Amino acid sequence: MRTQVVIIGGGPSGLLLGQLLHRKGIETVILERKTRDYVLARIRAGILETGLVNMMREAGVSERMDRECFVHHGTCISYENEMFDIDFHKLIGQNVIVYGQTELTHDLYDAREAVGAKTIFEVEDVKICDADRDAPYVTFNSGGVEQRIDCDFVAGCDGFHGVSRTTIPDTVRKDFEKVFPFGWLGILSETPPVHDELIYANSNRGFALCSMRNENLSRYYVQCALTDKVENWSDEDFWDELKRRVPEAIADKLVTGPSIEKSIAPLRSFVSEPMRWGRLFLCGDAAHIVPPTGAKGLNTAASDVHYLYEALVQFYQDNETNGIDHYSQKALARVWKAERFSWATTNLLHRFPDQSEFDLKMQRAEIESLHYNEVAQKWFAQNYVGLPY
Ligand code: RFL
Ligand code: PHB
Repeated sequence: MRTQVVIIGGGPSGLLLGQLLHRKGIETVILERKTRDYVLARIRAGILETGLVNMMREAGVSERMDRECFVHHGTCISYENEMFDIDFHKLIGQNVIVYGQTELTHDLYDAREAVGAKTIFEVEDVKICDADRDAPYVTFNSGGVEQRIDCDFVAGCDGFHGVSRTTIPDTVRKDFEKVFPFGWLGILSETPPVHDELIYANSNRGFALCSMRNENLSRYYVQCALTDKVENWSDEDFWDELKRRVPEAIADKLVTGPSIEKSIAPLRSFVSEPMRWGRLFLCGDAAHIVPPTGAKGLNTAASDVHYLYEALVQFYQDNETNGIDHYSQKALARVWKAERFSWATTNLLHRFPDQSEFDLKMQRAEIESLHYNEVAQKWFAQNYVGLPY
């Protein structure tokens, strides 16, 4: 088999890249380790920056998103019983939208199927070969049969546990990592959201987040210990804990109900450099992870896709390699800013096991500065809605 670009991973990065390239007449094959249903059952991000929204439009897949999404002009931050709003629209004239990663991925799969682009599910033992030469190829096992695809380029969109990143030799690659000493326990419930904006809550019992998917689907999180097990958290325990971490007025109007999904995610910051090795390009979680506090994971994956898409179009349309040559540098410059924002918001809002009383005072002073200082609010707003590509 031969194609122009082999995309490893059928998550949001791989699918969006595939759809954008298809619109420019560039052929791709996506190799996905799981089934489509499995990928669509993963509950992940909920907030989309304008950059990603615009790419969905450019890819011709925004019809349902534009119809069903909720526009959020700001977000709320609470500390104990205090709560304030950071009004992105008023501060910088921009906003974000609420549209779940599950829905976005669904739309991208539908679009890919509609145009007849090839996706091979349940592949095993994917190997990227000769990425540092002129004629790379990818081998894999599908239904017990060994296969090979020759290509011009390989896009490694296979997430944190994929094979693409580790294809880059240790002598070339450098990883940077910070693991946070806690996780997020998240639930999805068919209940109306407690507030019309997200609430990021700092409390003396730890962080909590009130988020949503639609008018009858809420997503809530509480900071938990890394040793906690989902099965030891009953729905009742979850709701009780959440209520203790948000302002009383919010707790009083919280509508509870049975969870339809419950999971624990560890929090980590991670970046692998470089994001290009020869004809292999890393995109999204394959190259970097952020703690979810700034809602940057999916959005940073999207900015990588943007740079790679432009680079590949330049190559195929104008025989120009400038975009390809500068892909890693450009993508990483934006990635590190998103890493910084996610790390800073995580530090601002969580309780750490080794926090001294001095540290707590510093955290409180920083939250108050965000509450009362418009310059601090502007910085937060610019980062939250997403820095320009
Ligand atoms: P994905 O979504 O992980 O997709 C990668 C795809 O590659 C497949 N794959 C392989 N395929 C073929 N061969 C292999 N060897 C393969 N290895 C893996 C996988 O099955 C998968 O389908 O990466 P992508 O596309 O870069 O997208 C990134 C986003 O998914 C990610 O940044 C966000 O979801 C991060 N994230 C969150 N971000 C937010 O902004 N807000 C959130 O609330 C939020 N919650 C989360 C998250 C990530 C989580 N992970 C990774 C465990 C919650 C969780 C649990
Ligand atoms: C979510 O709705 O899942 C969500 C929203 C904002 C975040 C993290 C997760 O910062």
